Amino acid sequence: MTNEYQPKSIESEIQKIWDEQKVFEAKEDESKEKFYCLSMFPYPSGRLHMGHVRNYTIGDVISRFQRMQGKNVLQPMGWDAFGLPAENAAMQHKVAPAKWTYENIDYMRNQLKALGLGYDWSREIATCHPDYYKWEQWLFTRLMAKGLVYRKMSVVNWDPVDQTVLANEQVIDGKGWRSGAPVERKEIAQWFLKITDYAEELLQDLDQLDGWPEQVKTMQRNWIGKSTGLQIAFPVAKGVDTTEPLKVYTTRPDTLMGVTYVAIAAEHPWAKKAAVNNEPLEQFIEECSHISTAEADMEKMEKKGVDTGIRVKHPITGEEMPVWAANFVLMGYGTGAVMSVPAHDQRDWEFAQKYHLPMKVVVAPSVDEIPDVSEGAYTDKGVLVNSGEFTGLRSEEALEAFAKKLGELGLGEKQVNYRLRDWGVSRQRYWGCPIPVIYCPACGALPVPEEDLPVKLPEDVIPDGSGSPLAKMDSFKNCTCPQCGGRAKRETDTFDTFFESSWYYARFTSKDNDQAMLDERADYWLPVDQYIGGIEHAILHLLYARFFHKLMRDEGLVHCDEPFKNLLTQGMVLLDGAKMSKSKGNTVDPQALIEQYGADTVRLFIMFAAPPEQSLEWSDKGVEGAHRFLNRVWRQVHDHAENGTVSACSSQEGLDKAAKAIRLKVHQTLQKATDDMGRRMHFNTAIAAAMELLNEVNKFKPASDSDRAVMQEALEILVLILSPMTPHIAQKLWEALGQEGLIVDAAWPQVDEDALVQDEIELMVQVNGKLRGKIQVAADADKETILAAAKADAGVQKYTDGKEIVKEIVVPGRLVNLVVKG
Ligand code: ANZ
Ligand code: ZN
Repeated sequence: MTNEYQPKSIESEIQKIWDEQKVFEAKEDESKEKFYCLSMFPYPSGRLHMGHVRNYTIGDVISRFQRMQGKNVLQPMGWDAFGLPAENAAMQHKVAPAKWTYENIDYMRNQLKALGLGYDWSREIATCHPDYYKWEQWLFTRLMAKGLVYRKMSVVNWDPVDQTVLANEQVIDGKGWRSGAPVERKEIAQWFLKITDYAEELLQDLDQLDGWPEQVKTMQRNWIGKSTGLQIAFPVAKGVDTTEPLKVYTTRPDTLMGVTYVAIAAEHPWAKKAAVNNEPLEQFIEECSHISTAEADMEKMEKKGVDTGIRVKHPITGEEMPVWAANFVLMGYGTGAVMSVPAHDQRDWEFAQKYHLPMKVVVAPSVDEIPDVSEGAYTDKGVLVNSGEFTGLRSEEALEAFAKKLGELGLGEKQVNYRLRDWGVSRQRYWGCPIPVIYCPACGALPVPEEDLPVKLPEDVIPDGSGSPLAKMDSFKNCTCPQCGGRAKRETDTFDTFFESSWYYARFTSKDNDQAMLDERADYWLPVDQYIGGIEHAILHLLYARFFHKLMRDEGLVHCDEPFKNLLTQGMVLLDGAKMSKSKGNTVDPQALIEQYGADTVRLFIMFAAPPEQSLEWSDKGVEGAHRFLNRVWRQVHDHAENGTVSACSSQEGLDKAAKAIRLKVHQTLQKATDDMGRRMHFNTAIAAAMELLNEVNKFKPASDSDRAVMQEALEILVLILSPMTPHIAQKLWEALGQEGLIVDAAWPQVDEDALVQDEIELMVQVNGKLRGKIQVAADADKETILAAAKADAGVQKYTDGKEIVKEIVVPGRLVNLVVKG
C-alpha cells in the first residue's frame, strides 16, 4: 500500500464509484426529512471560472453536510443554455449555436465532475432542449388564456445598417456594435407578462423569507417600489378639446397648495393634441422620441420643456395654471403627468428657474419659520403654511385631509403605485425559446394549441448578425391557423432568457415527466431549502423566479408560496483586491489547479479562505497551505493505521490525563464544527478548528491500546468533519481507518458530553494586572487551593518575591490577580 497522497488517481477512482453506485441520485422518501440544495446553474460559456467553482463548492459542502445529518438530499445541476454569446460565437466561428452550446455543456460537465460535486446527474436540464422549453411555452399559453399576457408597442434599439434589433449590451456609445451605425429607437409590438398583478404579493411575501439576507429583500422592495399617494384631477380651463380633467399622481399631497404649473410627458396624448398648431412643441416631441428613456439617464439629463398652451384649474383654488410638456416626466409611470411644486421639489425648482415659472412656499419647518427657496427647493416635510384651510397641518396629516376634501369635490382619491413595470419578454433573437403564438389575418394572435407544442427552434442555423434568422425562414414562419385553418404566420421572437431560469429549480423535481410541467414530486422537494448564487441576481432573477412560482401555484402546479426558503449570496473571488474577471485578465484557471493539486485542495482552500458571503482573496500560498495540510492528514492517518486499526474509543473510562485531553479537544472541535457548518455556515472556522485538532493529535503519542483507541476516534472524527469539504481524500482515509462503505453515507458524529467535562482547567495568573503565569487546577478547586497554586508558580514568584501581596482576586474559571506593593 502506497503511503503517498496522490490526489489525481484517488479522485478519479472515487468519482467513478459515486457514478457507478448512483450515490447522488435522489429518491422521494416520505419517511425522511428532505433537503433541496441548489446552486444557480451556469451559462455554458465554455469553461468554468473561479466564481462557479466557489458557488458550486459551497453548495456541495452544504449538501454533503446535510446528508450526514440524515437528510434526504437533492442537489441537481443544469444549464442556462439560451442566450446571446452562443450567437456571437456562431458568427465568429461559423458554427451553429446549438452545436457550440452542447459541446460546451459536455466540456463543463466534465469539469464539474472533476471537482467532485455530488450532483444527481439523472436530473440534468439544458434549457435549450425542447423537452424543457415545451413547458414554458405551455405555461405561456395558459397565461394567455388567463389574461396575464398581453401585446403592446414598445421601444427597441434598432440598427439601421444590420436591420436588426440590438440588445442593450450590443449598443456601445449609442452605436451598433457590429455596424457602428447610430442606433435608432423603434417601436414594435412585444409580449408582456403582467407581473404588476403580483406586485403586492411579491412585496408582502418578502416578510416570510427569514432565511434571506436583509440586503436582498431591501433591493427587491425598492425595485417593486410601492408608494401611497393621491391621484388628483385638474379640470380643463382652456386649450384642449376635452372635458376630461388632467390626472396627476403625487406622493407629496402636502404640497398641493404650492402647485404653480403641471408637467406632462412628451408622449402624453394632450401633448400630441396641442402640437397640431404649436411648432416648437412638435419639434420638442420629435426630439424627445430620440432620447433614451432609461431612468438613469433621466436623472442626468438637462431638464427641458415647452408650454403646451393648455391651461388647467387648481382643484381646490380654481386658479389657472399652465401645462408644460417636459422631458423628465415618464409616460410609463403614474399617469404620465405631474403637479409641479418648484418650492419643494428640486427638479421642479430647476425647471421653474429655467423657464421663469412662479414658486409658492407651502411647507415649513414650523409656522413662523418660512424657508428661503431662492437657492434651491425646501424638500423636507414639516408644517403646512400658506395653504388656506389646511395651514397648520403636519405633512403626515395632509394625505388624509386632502383625500377627504378632493373626494368631496370628486377630484381625487388615494392611490397606491408601484415602480415595478410589466415584464417585456419578447426578444428579437434567434437562440432562445420560440414564443408560441400564431398570427392569423382573420383570427388575430392565437396561442399554439397544446397538442402542437413544443414549437421547436430549428437548430441547424448559423446566424450572420443581420436580421432575425427565424423571420427569414419560411419553413418556420409559415403555418396554418389553428382556428380557421387559413394561412397564418408564426411569431418569430423568442423569450427573454430570464424566462428559462425562472422555473428550472422546479423542473428538477419532475425532469423526466413528458406529460406535465411538474408533478407531485414538486410537492415533496419544494421549496428549495438552500439556494446559493451571486448577488448580481438579487433583483431580476430572484424576482422573476418568485413571480413564476406564484404563477405555477395559481395553475395548481405547486402548493407553496415561495420557491427559495434560504438564500446565500456568495462573495466575489478577488485577485490582488480586484474582482477576478475575463475582461480584467486577472483570472486563475480552476482546471490547471485541479490538475496540479487535485480537487480536494481547491475545495478546501475555497472553503477555508473566507466565510461564503464574504469576498475571497485568491492566494497561491493559501492553496499550497491547503495542500500541505491534506498531506499531513494523510500521513497522520497512515502512521496510525500501519500498526493496525482498532475500534474507536467511546468513553472516558480508564483514560489517563493526556488521553482525556485529546478527547476533550476532539469533542470540542466536533461541537464547534457542527455549529459552524450547520447553523452558521462558516466553514472556514470549522476547518481552522480541524487544523488545530490535527496539531494536537500529532503531539499525542499513544502508549497503550486504550491510547490507540483514542487516536482512532480522533482521526475518524477529523476525517468525518473534513469529508464534506474534501470528499475524495476522506473516502480513502476512511478506508485506511478500517471503515467499510462510503463516507458520504456515514452519519455525522455525536458529541460526547462526558468528554467535554474538564477535570482540570487552566487559569491565567496576573501580578498587578499583567499576565505572569498559567496554572492547572481541578475544575472544582476552591479559592484557597487556587491561590496556593498561583503563588507557587515559578513565573509568578519572580514578581512576588520579597513583596507584600495586598490583594488577591480570583475570577472563577478565568484568572487570578495578585496585587503587590513595594
Ligand atoms: C408633487 C411633488 C412635490 C412630488 C414634491 C414630489 C415632491 P415615487 O415616490 O417614486 O412614487 N411623478 C409622478 N409621476 C411621474 C412621472 N410620470 N414622471 C416623473 N415623475 C413623476 O414618486 C412620486 C413622485 O414622482 C410624485 O410626487 C411626482 O412628483 C413624481 F415636493 O408630486 B410628486
Ligand atoms: Zn384564423
